Amino acid sequence: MESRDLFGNLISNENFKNIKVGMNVIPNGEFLYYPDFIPKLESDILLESLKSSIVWKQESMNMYGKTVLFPRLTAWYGDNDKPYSFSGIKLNPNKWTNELLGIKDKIERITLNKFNSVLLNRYRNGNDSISWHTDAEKELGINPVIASVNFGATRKFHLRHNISKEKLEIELTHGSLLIMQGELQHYWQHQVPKTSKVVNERINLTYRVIKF
Ligand SMILES: [Mn+2]
Repeated sequence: MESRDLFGNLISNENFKNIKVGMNVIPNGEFLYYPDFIPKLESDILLESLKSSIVWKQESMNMYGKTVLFPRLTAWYGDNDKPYSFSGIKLNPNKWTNELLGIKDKIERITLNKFNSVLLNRYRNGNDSISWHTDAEKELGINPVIASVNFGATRKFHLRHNISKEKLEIELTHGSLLIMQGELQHYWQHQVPKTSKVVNERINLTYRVIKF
């Protein structure tokens, strides 16, 4: 079976392991995947400028009376001044940058959604990760649409169904876009596991709609 990207170019299937370019309907959810959403040269430039222009922080959480640093850097940008709570911490949004607005605009050209905020995660090497979770914070409402854009090192992205435990693996490549929607956040968890391979930095941007 052949797959084509947004521009009609043929894409090799071997990296995608049954993941199709475009819409993928799975039990209790759906996602769209576009591996070549942003061309390489533009992605190279965005990766470098996001490294320097974003106010990155290593947040921490309290676990059994100990302060534990998150194994990644984060940042939160958006329209309004409401803090956003997740994993027991509160993030205050920074004001949009032109780059973040430019990427948002590109996403909005292919989806009917308008996003009002973005959570950024920076995985400095293979030891940085995010463990199983959902993007189902109450501020996102029911059946949230999450648009995830990736720059830098390719990392594996896992989805796992809460009941059947079915697992899917997607390689999130430089310049790729993954849109998660439908019931997916209510039935599937996701993670970016650590890897012992030497990998360079990866920056992931997840655009969201904060409802209240
Ligand atoms: Mn997530």
